[in-house]
Amino acid sequence: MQYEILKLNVEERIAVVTISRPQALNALNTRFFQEMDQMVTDIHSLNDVSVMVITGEGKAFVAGADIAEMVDMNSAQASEFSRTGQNTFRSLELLEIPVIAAINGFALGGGCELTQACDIRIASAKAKFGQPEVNLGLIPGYAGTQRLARLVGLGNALHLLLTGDMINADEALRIGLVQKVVEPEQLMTEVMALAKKIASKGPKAVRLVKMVSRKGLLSGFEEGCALEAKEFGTPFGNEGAEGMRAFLEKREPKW
Ligand code: CO8
Repeated sequence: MQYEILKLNVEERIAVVTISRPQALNALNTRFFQEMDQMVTDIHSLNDVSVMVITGEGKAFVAGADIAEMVDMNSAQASEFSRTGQNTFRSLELLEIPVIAAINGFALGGGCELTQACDIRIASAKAKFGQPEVNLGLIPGYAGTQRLARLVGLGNALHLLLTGDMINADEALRIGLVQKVVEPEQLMTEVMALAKKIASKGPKAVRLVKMVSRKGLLSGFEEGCALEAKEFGTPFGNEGAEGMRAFLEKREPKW
């Protein structure tokens, strides 16, 4: 597939994907979901990529689902559009490498939901967040009713979902929606430094941490602990042995 909306730049084991439809504030249309599905497949097949970063071009990260595309949909078409988006965002969660959202501007509606499907969220001080669906007489359709409460608690989630209000980056940090707020011009420098730090760790361990944490959260504590104990054994005799030996020999590990 020839990408029209997404741009991919791979640098030092970091795949940076830029959503580039600034004339519509990067609003999510059918083409976006087709391209993102392909992008996840492409990145999955790049063995030397350790972290994926998603950002937006222009003044928005993503200003929501494409209202112009949705306006004439009937109920069944809208539900199908929702399922398509849910599947795409789920594939980001299931991607074995960590995904960082570098939130450069508006992250509204489906854009805010896209950040929620990422593993870590770093925001520019200019970023704005919200779930304005109720302003349009709609509800979120890309799992925002499910993921947001898991990230920020039900009270904070319903506050955003029921009012449709926009919040700034500091408020997003306060409620735990983002992990860090940085000056706009520092956003990509900070995100790349974070991505490189993660990429320098044991590659199998990084993948296992993401998988076990995410599965445990969805399945429950006991099941999660059982999975953790099982996977704790996985790096022994290979990557973990090298990491521990390197520590004892006071040298850098060779993954
Ligand atoms: N969809 C389509 N086009 C958009 C969208 C959008 N979500 N957001 C902005 N645009 C377009 C504008 O129409 C405008 O186009 P044009 O230049 O042709 O008039 C262009 O982008 C620039 O936007 P503005 O002129 O409005 O820029 P401002 O800086 O004045 O305002 C805002 C920026 C505040 C972000 C404003 O654009 C806005 O409020 N946008 C809509 C935000 C919104 O309501 N998002 C939620 C959409 S609903 C949703 O995401 C549901 C997700 C689940 C769907 C499930 C599947 C069914």
